Parts: sequence; structure tokens; C-alpha cells
Amino acid sequence: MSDLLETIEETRQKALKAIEQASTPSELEQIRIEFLGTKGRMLELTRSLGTLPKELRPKAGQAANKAQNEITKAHREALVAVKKSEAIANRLDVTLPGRRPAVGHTHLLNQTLTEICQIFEHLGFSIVEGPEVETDYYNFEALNFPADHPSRDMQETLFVGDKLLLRTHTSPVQIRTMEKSPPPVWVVAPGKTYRRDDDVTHSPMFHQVEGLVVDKGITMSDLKGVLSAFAAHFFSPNTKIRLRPSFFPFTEPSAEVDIACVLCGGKGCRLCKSSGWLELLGSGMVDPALYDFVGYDPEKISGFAFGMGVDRAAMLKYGLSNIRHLYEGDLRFLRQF
Ligand code: FA5
Repeated sequence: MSDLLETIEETRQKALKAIEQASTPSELEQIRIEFLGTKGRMLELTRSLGTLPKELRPKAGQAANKAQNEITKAHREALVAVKKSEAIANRLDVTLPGRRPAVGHTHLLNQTLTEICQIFEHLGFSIVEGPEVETDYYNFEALNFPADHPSRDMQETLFVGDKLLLRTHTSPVQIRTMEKSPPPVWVVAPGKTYRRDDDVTHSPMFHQVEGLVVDKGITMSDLKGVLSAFAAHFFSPNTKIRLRPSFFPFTEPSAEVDIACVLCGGKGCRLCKSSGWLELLGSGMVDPALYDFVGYDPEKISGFAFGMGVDRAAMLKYGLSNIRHLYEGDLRFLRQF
């Protein structure tokens, strides 16, 4: 009898001590299984009461009940306390500094496009726009492209239907503008353009800013003056430009415009392939043949036009070696600008 009472007392103390030391609900659950569960020690002790002589059973039974109740109560109270302290630990701490939401910014290409347009607006140009899906007439025919010109080939142009295509340049906006308004015309036309091109300096979709001036007495020196002023504002005040003879069906004479290398200033380096110059745009005096298409009188007016690659301008200004950086959406790259 005294052995069983001792075992009950020992079990009670052990259980209470374990409960006191437990600090998580899962530790307390282990203790519940061990002492109060269906295969637990208290049930085992209660069962062993049956082995005692009948007259000793009430006293031992009372001791077992008392121990069981005490352990159950202590366990319940400990569980409430542990859960409460866990909740406090997980509670939202309103005194912590807040997390700032990520704020984006204008993409480098749009920054460049906006900057280019603003410079020309300050020089007195207005902004006009034209459609990206264009007809063969505006993209080629009215710009004096011969029927068998290579750029009309499927290899260069992305056609979307019979005589319907994704414009290969912003020059069709020249015709659309002249059709709508009589001279004088001083406009720039920014927008997306498309070609079957894809390498480190050419993208299938890219951006151009077209410039068109038609007014009385416009000469090639006006073209050079406007583009020199642009280069000084966009790149740096002393940036030199040069005009190189070229050919476009809609300008006569035509010129490619280069800027002095932004890296070496014209001495020759890897970026400019030792030439000292970097190509920026195509330009020229508007071919009088275009005036026939829009009903202008070539005896009274003359004009110049240019088409600048915006992606190219951004690459030159920021020293980018691969045009794809502008289209991949890599935040590590974009955050630098
Ligand atoms: C033209 O597109 C002519 N329309 C420009 C023009 C306008 C000439 C008015 C005369 C008068 P070109 O194909 O050279 O010309 O392109 C002009 C510029 O666009 C190039 O100097 C280059 O900067 C850019 N460019 C051309 N193709 C791509 C491409 N695939 N990816 C990125 N930029 C390009």
C-alpha cells in the first residue's frame, strides 16, 4: 500500500515539475500524453488499484484522484499561459519602422524620348504622331521608294496584311503632316518602329524621333545648326557633329549624322572603332518629289528632315554596349537611371 502511495506522489511531483518547465504548447502536449493520456501513467496507476486489498483501495483511490485533478488543473493553466505569451511575442509591433512600398520610375527609353522631344520643343518644334500600323503608301510610295527598293523586302519589313505593315521608320509621319497642314512646318514625331533586325545594336522594335522642317529659304546649314544645338543640349555643350554623304529616297542630298565619340571625344577608341565618330541619325533636304504627293509648291519652300534612333541615342549617352538591356526589364540595370 505505502509503495503505491509513494508512486502516486512521485508521479504527481514529476508531472507538476515537467508542467512548470514547459514553455511551448507542443511540450505541454507531450506531458499530457505521458501523464494524462489513455496510455498515460495516471491511468496505469488507477488500474493498479485493483490489485490492492479491498479495504485499502479507498485511500489509494482518493490519492490517485487528487493527483490526477492537480495535474490536469496545472496543465490547463500552463497551456493558457504559454499560448498567451506566444500571442504577445507574435503581436504586431506598431512601434517598428514601416516597410516602404517599392516605387518605380520612368523607363530609361521614355526618359530619353521625353528629353529629346523637350529639346526640340525649346527650339520651336511641335510634337505630332502617326500610326504604328501603316500602309505601303505612307511608309514607302509617298516617300519616293522605288517599287523594287530592298527595304520593301520581307527580310526587312514586317507585313501584317496586303499593303499593310508595321512602320519601318517614323518618316511616314512627314507625309501625313504635310497632307494636313500647309507650310511652315516645324515638327518632331516620336514613336515605335519595327524591322526584322536583331543584334547587340539593333532591336526588332525600336524608337525613332522624326524631324521635319519646311519653310521659306531652308538650307542644309539650318539642318546642321539645329542638330548641333540638339547634340550640345543632349550630350554635352562642346559635342561636335559631322555630316557624311548618304542616300535616302526621300531626301536629296542625304547625310548620316555622326557625333564625336562620347568616350574618347574624337581621339579614337574601342567604342568608336578608332574612327572618333559614332553614327546617330539619317537626314537630308526633303526631296522635291515629295511635295508633289502633298500639294506643296517647291518653288516657294524648301525643307530638311531627320530620323534619329532613340535607343541609339540612349546607348551613346549612357555608354550601353547592348541594346537588349533596354528591353529585358532587369531591375538591377534599370535602377541605375
Ligand atoms: C531611317 O530610318 C530614315 N527614315 C531616317 C531619315 C529620316 C533620313 C528623315 C532622312 C530623313 P535609318 O534606317 O538609317 O534611316 O535609321 C535611322 C536610325 O534609326 C539609325 O541611325 C539608328 O540609330 C536607328 N535604327 C535603325 N534600325 C534600328 C534597329 N533595328 N534598332 C535600333 N535602332 C535602329
